[in-house]
Amino acid sequence: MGAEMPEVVFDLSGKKVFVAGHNGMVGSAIVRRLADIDCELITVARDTVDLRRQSEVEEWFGSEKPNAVFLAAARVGGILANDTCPADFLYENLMIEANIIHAAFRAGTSKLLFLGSSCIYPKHAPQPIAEEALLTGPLEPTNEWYAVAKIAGIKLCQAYRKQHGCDFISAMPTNLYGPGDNYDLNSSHVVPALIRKAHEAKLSNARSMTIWGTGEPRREFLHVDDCADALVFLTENYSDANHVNVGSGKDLPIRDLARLVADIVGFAGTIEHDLGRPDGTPRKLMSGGRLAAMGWQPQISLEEGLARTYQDFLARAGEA
Ligand code: GFB
Repeated sequence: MGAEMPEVVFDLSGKKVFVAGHNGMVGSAIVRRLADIDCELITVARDTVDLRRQSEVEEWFGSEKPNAVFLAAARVGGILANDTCPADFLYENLMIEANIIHAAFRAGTSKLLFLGSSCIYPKHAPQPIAEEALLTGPLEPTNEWYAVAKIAGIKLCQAYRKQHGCDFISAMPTNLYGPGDNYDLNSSHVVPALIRKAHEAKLSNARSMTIWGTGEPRREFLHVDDCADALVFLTENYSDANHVNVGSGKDLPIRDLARLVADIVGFAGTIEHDLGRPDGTPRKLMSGGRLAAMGWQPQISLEEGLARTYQDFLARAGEA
């Protein structure tokens, strides 16, 4: 990136840095990335501070006073979990982000990065989706609850910047995958679901594995370690009210993703479809122009990232 790197606007070195959601896939990737930086990392266990409880969050921020916050704590899940638990996704995410953003303001936190999702954009947004597409049309119904909560998070950061001058920024990652993902088939995203399905089909010598929907929707995927790198980059180099897309710039149909995962796992059977399951949004390829113009780009190809993720799956299952 060298010569194109913007001037550092916030140096994480020497700072007290709170990663909210450090046990999650994204939070743990941020923790791994911060190990390269000479900062003081702080985290808090869920049974010590429930981030949905305002008084607990404010008390903890009041005593810890972090200089910087990565807001990666969230209730997350795949298309089915989003569709079946709308109250959980809306309520928990609103509470977590409102509590942390307000507490960070009160504690004098200098920099906060809020993590959203590409599902904030309208279902039929022009592709690739530029940041300006926000709030220009109706949302995808399967995840509108989560999307509304994440849009509220962007607006909270903008509001605290506008009213109080807080340097709070927002990043919108595309569909993420990588180590530490959730492999529960009812609540997971598509990549861990496909890894597990292909692995189990291989072990049982099945003739086929079944994926949800038509396989026609297209998705853009980014390895979570690339995402964490982008989030640290933005925290140090970006300060503006506008949110920033974080993606790989490439998408593919779910059908092709399923074949790719099956090949990486070593399952040679056919792929069947459960058409009783939802497809969700037809396509959500984001424009990465804003981040690319700052000099950041991803390093991990989908093939390499999926192979690494399968190794992590095997290691966690004790099969590596
Ligand atoms: O990853 P996924 O659950 O989330 O599903 P979304 C992506 C696509 O993969 C959908 C298909 O078209 C699914 O129908 N798919 C095929 C599968 N087989 C499977 C399977 O076995 N499991 C799963 N989960 N999907 C979520 C949103 O949307 O993505 C959230 O609900 C969030 O709000 C997140 O934005 C990143 O990309 O459809």
